[in-house]
Amino acid sequence: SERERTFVMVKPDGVQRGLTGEIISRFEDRGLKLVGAKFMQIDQDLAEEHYGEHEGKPFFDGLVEFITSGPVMAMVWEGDDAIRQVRHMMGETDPAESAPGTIRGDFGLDLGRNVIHGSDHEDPGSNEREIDLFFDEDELVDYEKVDEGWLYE
Ligand code: YYY
Ligand code: MG
Repeated sequence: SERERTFVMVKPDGVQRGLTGEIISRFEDRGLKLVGAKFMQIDQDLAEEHYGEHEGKPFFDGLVEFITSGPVMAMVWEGDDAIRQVRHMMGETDPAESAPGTIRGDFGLDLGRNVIHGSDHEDPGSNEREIDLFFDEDELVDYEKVDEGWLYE
């Protein structure tokens, strides 16, 4: 499968609950490579653009209010099939429907407080769009990680 980059964000609830390190550790342990990270607070415009696909839906205003309500950890993770693998590790959109062992299944209970965002593998190009929205090109780091020869055949 193909080497990909995906946009991942620990949402304000995850940051406030002290889950940032645990979540980063899970992706590191899996073998994914961190190529960008930014601890930041999202403003209204960025929130509305990031979640533009949901504009007009009943949960949109609450979603924008929530995602701007505190700092987030925005990241780019790279690896084989990274977009789908990250979504798989996240669980379902609703933590209540997410299997134990997944991030949402281990750390969440409520649909509107589901701890983490990851680019959608069912929406091709959403990873590039989200990465571009949050990061300048010179904020992403190209490097070889020492374990790559042991991770991939
Ligand atoms: O990609 P993902 O985060 O799993 O779900 P989306 O369908 O893209 O929705 C984005 C975000 O909106 C979701 O993480 C929680 C929130 N949300 C909601 O509050 N109520 C819904 N009925 C659907 C989504
Ligand atoms: Mg989505």
